[in-house]
Amino acid sequence: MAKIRLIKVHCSKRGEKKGSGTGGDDLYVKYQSDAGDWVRYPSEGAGKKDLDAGEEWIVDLDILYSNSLRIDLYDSDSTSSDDALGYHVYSASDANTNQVWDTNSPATGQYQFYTGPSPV
Ligand SMILES: [Ca+2]
Repeated sequence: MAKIRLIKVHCSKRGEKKGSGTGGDDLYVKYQSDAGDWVRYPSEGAGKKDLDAGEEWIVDLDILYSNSLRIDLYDSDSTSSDDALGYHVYSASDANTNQVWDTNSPATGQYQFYTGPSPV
């Protein structure tokens, strides 16, 4: 069993303007361990609101999985459906080292997942 920590999400290019009708980059993640059920974190709302370029959301979320883990990033929008901001898929050995992966967002913003071995 692998245990990885999603340490933080860094924003290198903002997707939505703060204070706009869609309320800026209001980030949350959904993850799927070993093709199981999707889990949203935080369970409702956003983990970090109005993220700007150069800012980050300290997540510190530990996730258990055996073979593969997919983490998707979303922007919460109150006036429309939420925007998908890309994802990354991790293998079991990826939980052993510190890694940085761009989510390859299909939207205008650009974001990176920072992960490492879970310290707990
Ligand atoms: Ca938003």
